[in-house]
Amino acid sequence: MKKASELTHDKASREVLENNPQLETAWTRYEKMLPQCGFGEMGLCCKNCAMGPCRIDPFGDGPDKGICGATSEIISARNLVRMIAAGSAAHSDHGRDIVHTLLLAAEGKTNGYSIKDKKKLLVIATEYGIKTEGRDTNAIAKDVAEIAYAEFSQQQGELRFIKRAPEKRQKIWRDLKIVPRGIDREVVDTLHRTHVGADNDDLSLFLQGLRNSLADGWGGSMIATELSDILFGSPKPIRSKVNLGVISKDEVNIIVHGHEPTLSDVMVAAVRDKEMLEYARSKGAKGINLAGICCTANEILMRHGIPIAGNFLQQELAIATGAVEVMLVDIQCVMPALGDLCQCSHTKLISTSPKAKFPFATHMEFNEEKALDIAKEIVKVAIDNFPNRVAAKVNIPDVTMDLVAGFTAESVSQFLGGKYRSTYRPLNDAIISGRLRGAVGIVGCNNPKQVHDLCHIRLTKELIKRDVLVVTTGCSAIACAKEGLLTPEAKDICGPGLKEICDTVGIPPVLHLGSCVDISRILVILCNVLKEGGLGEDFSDLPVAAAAPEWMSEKAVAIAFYAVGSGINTFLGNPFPVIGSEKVKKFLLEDIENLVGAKFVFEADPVKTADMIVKLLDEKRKKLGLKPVAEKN
Ligand code: SF4
Ligand code: MSK
Repeated sequence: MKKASELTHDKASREVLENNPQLETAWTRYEKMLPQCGFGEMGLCCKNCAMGPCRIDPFGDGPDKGICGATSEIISARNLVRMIAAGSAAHSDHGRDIVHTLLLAAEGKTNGYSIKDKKKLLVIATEYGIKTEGRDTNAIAKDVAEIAYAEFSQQQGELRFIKRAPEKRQKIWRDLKIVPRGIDREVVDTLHRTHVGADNDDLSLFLQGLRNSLADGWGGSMIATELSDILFGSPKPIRSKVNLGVISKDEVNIIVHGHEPTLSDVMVAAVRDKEMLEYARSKGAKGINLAGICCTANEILMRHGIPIAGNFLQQELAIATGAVEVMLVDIQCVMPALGDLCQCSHTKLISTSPKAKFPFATHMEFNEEKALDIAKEIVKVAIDNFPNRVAAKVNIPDVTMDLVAGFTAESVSQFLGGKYRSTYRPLNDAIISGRLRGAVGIVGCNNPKQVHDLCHIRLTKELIKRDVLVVTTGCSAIACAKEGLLTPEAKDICGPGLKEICDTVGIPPVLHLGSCVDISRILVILCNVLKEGGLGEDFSDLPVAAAAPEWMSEKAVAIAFYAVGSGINTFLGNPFPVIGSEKVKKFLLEDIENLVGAKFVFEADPVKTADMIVKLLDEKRKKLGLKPVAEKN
């Protein structure tokens, strides 16, 4: 087994791994899995029907077709677009739950939620064509929720938020016939056409894959973000702390892990409840400490300043500190291994979603109508578990980092637009003048195939050094936070142009925009930049790019596809599992650009990735007639 320092860049994670050499983790299981299946890695196996499983021999000695006759390109394309369908379904179902909660709040059927951002409610209502004048807030919210609900089941036409995109992009989508009709419809279409004997043309499969991914980015994810802001309040820049050191020695620790803010947001209220605090003290605890893992952590960090304990690969390590009373999970990115791990510790694993149950977990089903009551019950379970903590087994790394999080499409313009008027003009001018070379969204997960966090951090540092503004979400944002890149002080490692902007405005050079569904905020920011003028007419004109250096989830595949489908070149640290088909590989790395104006790049080395991104941004600048950016060194 490799040394901790070879597995993770993160100091706190190294410490936990070194303190617990027998601990089974994703890293130890990964090592046991080696060598991983080459057919799977290359996208050359299929089990879409019971004539199979089939696999294609990449060396030409064995079968070159499945039993039905499917070739390597059909099999790998089919597998990949199925990943898009699953990823879009996950993001969009999260969006649907937010719509459901908004509807309940508007109807007064829940004790945990109310409309927190009325201004945003009015903006979205107006965009949806809902009459707002002289109407009650809840009545407007009910109409917004019902229209948003209908976006999921719509059978024909176009999703509403598609109209936010620049005209030129909408035309590309319409010409290719990839404008999403309804969110669920596109997932079903993808699953249908990947059934045995349906769509057996790789280009046709990928066009549907793009359409499905757009239904996520411009549909389910965008709805999730916009309606979460209405319901839980739009984030504002906020200070907090990150890393395993936020787990408290003398308080009851509850870690929320997963994705939906419906659960985590109401937990914030429950742990601040006076009765609960008194009860905790009666059990010998100094208080109740709430912290988060993965995207639900980003949600409550941005809105309440709740600290983050870690990202995806730290979920097991948090439990291994011996100080977590409850690991509370909802949906997505929760390892089933947590159940086993909790068997050897006092930590109680509590699952809450009817869609996501886990071995050895106590299931306390969450119900939006009784949200606060259930949240308090969960807090009580955690408090009751506090006396079971074994002091000798507690070992919390004393590692934390300060951060500033909670930027949005709205706050970026407020910050950069100056005191009196929110506008994107100064941001556009900074790019036009060359103080900023461009902007890159770095997002996505951790993956034990790479050194934990290292690719996120190296890529980010390389880019800000070269005057590239970085916006970040998800586990990438957490990686950057742990490295101190979300503090204004990080300006000291930036290029002179970016440093000047950070100095003037007081922002970090890396802006935390939230959870994975909040990547839709990046799309909105880019729409606003284009509307402000001077940087072209389409996303593909802008000096911008996207990167997911350590991606692992199917959601990341959906995101990567809607980024490229929107005209944004996307750099992936791990290749898609399609490399067994030269034709599919060539399509994704080259030919797709002729259709949508952007392509994928597979590159594992973050420094090489940064070089390629800088070259791309400079080419985009040149095409726009902007002056070149002078290198510092
Ligand atoms: Fe094999 Fe074709 Fe069935 Fe896939 S769909 S398992 S390639 S027979
Ligand atoms: S949580 S999808 S590991 S970013 Fe959004 Fe992190 Fe990836 Fe899950």
